[in-house]
Amino acid sequence: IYKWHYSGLNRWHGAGSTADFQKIIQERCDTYTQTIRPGSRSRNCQAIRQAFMSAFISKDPCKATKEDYNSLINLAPPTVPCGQQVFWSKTKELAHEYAKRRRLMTLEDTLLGYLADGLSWCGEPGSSDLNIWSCPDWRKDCRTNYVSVFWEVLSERFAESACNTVRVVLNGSLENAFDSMSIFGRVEAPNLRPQVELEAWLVHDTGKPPSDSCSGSSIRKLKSILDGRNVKFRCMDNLR
Ligand code: AVW
Repeated sequence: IYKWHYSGLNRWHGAGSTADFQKIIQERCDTYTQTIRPGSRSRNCQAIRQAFMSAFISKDPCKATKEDYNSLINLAPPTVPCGQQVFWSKTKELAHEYAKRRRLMTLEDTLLGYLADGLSWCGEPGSSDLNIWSCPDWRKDCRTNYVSVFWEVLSERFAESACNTVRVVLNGSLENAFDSMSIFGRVEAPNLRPQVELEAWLVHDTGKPPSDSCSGSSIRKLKSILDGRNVKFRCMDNLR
């Protein structure tokens, strides 16, 4: 029985749930609401932690749905003041630096984005614990795992709430700075509201010639997605 149980929990190809997941969520929530954004609406961190756990505990880790996260997201919708949003794709660290310097906000500056940033989590049917041994990998196991669906649904809500001018930091040192299969490409860009203006910042590694530019085919593809939604588009090359 031990051997069966062990191999069962170990069957996924991704890293297991982050150790002390619940404790980290609670602590990050307290820090965020008391220190990082004390002016924001008062939030009940215990209720948020509980809603997060109920979203996936005891469930098949490959059968996540957006609806599983409804109550959690309703407790803390990922909205930011008009004109302050920054999206990113393959530029996580850099985008966070840019946002900070210009007092703009990424998804990880909203409460739920901040809570889950860099963590891994999944449950197991018939158990009230997290699986700390392994969690489904997006490629090797299933796309509808709880971590991927979380970022997709949170990103969707984040993008839907955009207004005025928003920015995206893209990696011009890749062959395709815009990746239509990324969350930005699949979920965020197609969910921007009409009349929003998106400003793309193409950054590239210093010392290397840029591989993609505002006139390249990947950016043209982004522009065509936005044209179809009446979203205005501007692109800036050569940021370092
Ligand atoms: P990527 P995407 N912590 O670099 O456009 C851990 O190709 O796909 O960029 N994992 C995360 C986090 C996070 N904070 N955020 C996303 N992921 C996952 C949300 C997710 O599965 C932001 F608003 C994603 O596919 C950005 O505008 C992958 O890590 C946009 O989504 C990063 O892949 C970045 O996603």
